[in-house]
Amino acid sequence: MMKNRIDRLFEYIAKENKNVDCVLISRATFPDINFFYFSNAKGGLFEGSFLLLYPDGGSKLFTSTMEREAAEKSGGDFEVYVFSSREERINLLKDNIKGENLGLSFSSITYLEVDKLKETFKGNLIDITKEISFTRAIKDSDEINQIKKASEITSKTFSQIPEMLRNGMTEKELSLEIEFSLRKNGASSLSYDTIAAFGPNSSLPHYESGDSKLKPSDFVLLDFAGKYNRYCTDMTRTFFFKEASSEQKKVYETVLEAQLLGLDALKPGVIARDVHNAVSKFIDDTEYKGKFIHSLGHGVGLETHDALGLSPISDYTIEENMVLTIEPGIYIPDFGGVRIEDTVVVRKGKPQILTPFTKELLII
Ligand SMILES: [Mn+2]
Repeated sequence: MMKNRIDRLFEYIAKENKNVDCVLISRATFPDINFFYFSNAKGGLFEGSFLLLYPDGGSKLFTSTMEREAAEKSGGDFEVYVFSSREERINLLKDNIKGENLGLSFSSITYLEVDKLKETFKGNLIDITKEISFTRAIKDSDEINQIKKASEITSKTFSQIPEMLRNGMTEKELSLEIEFSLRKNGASSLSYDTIAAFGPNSSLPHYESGDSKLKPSDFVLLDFAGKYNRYCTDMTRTFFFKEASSEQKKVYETVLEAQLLGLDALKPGVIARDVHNAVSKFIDDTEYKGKFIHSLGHGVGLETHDALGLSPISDYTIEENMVLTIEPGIYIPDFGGVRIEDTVVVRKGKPQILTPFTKELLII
């Protein structure tokens, strides 16, 4: 049984030799997703709410009268305190912050809120952004199950793409059909805006679907994903419409080989940047040198780009139960691009692929 999230957070804080008596996670002025991570509250928006986490593993959730019912029904493991005015909120904060050293996620709290907090709390504010990232990077089974569900819904929609493609349809039309299908297949919402890139548009990694019309021999690069509950997944496949030239096939096969190599390199104990570098070197040793222009992957969880990256500057060690993407691509301006992306869980041997739809070259 994995230790709970709060215990793991305080272990990382201790490992970094930081002195923190209590942690505040706020939902006041900014939608800090850490609030949902540490409360594990399933429903509710919890605007204006906050959490206090303690070194003994305990937690308290402070919320308004409006969210009382949602808090009590959310199944989270915390004591619920309700305030009905700004004054009550401040007093609860004062009474329940322990000690002189308060941990905050500096990367997800606004300046305005910190300013207000300083009126109430006179002690030290300690940044624990990194420790929260490390905690969130390793997923428990409840999280993996939800990411898996999101991935299955998304894979199912990828399997329906051949029925959706029509000569002359626009990228926006295809995006709409994809999003309809994701919802029909059980997605609670979208992990991110759908990327449907036809032909030469596929050479832009973060292309926004537009009015280009589908025609034979187009690359069809599709990067989309549904959410399940609050959990995201991330997946990309590149298809060819009606026909593919030998050059297009060569790009595809190179990316596929790079992706499989990345999956093989991802195992517990390796330094994250080495996984990126292995794939990047492989592509740079082909005729497509310099055409892989982004990082190999990133964590996935409550956010699509969750916790840790997987890039040339990632110096952390890969550990079991991290959920990451492996998504190499080759991008050739005015010609097109191919990206193949899976979301996977790091396991002792090979990673477990959560996005099972085929990676064979498909001409549809
Ligand atoms: Mn991605």
